[in-house]
Amino acid sequence: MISKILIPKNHPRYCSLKIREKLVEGFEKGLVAREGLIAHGRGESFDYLLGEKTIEPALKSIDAASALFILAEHPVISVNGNTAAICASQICDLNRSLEKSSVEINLFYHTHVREELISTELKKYGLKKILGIDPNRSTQIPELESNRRKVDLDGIFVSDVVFVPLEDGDRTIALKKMDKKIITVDLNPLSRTALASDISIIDNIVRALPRIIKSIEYHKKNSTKKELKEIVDSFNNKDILNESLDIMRSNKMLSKI
Ligand code: PTJ
Repeated sequence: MISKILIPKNHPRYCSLKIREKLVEGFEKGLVAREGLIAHGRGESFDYLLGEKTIEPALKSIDAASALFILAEHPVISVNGNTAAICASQICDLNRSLEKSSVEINLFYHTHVREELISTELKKYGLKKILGIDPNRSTQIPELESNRRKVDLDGIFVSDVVFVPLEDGDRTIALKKMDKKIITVDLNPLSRTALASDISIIDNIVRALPRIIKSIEYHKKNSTKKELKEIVDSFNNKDILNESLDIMRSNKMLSKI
């Protein structure tokens, strides 16, 4: 059992420590794979370099991602253990704001028990229909060896846009070969997922999701289909990755000492 300590709100790294706590709780409950704790540590180190805040290039990606989400005919939100543990409620909010979307559980370290636990966690936040768990509706992504090849016939398999936060690179590359448009959130601008995606949001998923939802709500009210298309067409993911790396390189922390 984990021993919970009181983290004072004025601790300079309060938010980061609270996310860690959620992840460890998720691990204790069986939602998160052991390896998920390591993956989170990897993300944290990049967040440090960003100053643990949402940077300008991420805001541009969020704008393009929300435009693409609205234009999509069949968007799918892919959920893994880490995402479920730290932001199940925002995932359900995103699904609600998109209307046409569905949520699919897709695990790298697949077990039926984890699938069930993640499904129960998502249902707590009002999600009724969850894809990726019915073996009768399951098929496989061609050319992919890992457990992530298993996809839902009514979900990722027929999707046009897939949201794959905190993902491993192989599946993103395989989904690209299937002509899907990929949106990711990944703190590492050099990860294969960030490099292979159409739109990479270089930010912590906890900060990015509320902004994505806000941006979707804004565009739904204020932008025409033509304007949304223009936002997507003028977006250049390579530029975003370069700009994010530049910001990390010029981190001002040392000058404060
Ligand atoms: O739940 P499962 O079985 O599907 O397994 C999930 C993990 C995350 C363990 C699996 O997908 C994995 O091993 O992922 P990787 O290859 O380590 O990639 C995770 C990526 O997410 C890394 O590039 C991290 O930098 C990034 N990351 C971690 N935490 C966050 C993050 N990006 C944004 N926000 C975070 N909080």
